[in-house]
Amino acid sequence: MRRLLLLATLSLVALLIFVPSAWAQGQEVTVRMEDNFFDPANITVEPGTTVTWVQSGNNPHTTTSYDGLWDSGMIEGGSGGTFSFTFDEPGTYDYFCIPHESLGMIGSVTVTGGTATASPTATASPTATALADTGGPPVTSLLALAATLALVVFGVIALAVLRRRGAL
Ligand SMILES: [Cu+2]
Repeated sequence: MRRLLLLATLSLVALLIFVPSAWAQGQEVTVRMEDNFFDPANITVEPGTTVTWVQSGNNPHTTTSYDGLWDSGMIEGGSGGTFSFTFDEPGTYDYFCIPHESLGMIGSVTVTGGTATASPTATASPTATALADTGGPPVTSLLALAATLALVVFGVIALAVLRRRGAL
C-alpha cells in the first residue's frame, strides 16, 4: 500500500512537471498598436511564443524589426488588422513603428531560455545554441505522456481500493 501511494505520488509530481511545460510551448501573446505606442511596449516570452500585434488605434502603424527579422508593412488605423511573428530563439528583439518611431513608438520582445542578449557574441555561444536546438519534445508526446501517467495513477488508486475491499 505504501509503495502504491509512493508510485501515485511520483506520477502526480511528474504530471505537475510535464503538463505546464507542455502548455508553455506555443503560447500566444498580444500587443496592441495604439496612438502612438505599443501596449505593452516591452514583453518577455518563452521560446516558441507567437506575438500578434493588433491595430487598436486610428493612425496607421507598423511593427518593424530593427534587425530586419519582420516588418508588418503599414496597417491602416481602425482596421483592426493584425500581424504575427513567432519567436524561437532566446534574445532581445527591438522593433519600432515606421511613422511614429520619432514619437517613441518602439518596443521589445525578450525571449527567455538562454543567456543571449542583443550581443551577437552571446547569441553564438555554445550554451545558447545548445539550448535553442534542444527545444524539448513535441507538445503531443508530452501530453500523451501526461495522459499515460494519469491513467497509471487512476489504475493504482483503483487497485488499492479494490484490494482494501477484499475484491482481489
Ligand atoms: Cu505608429
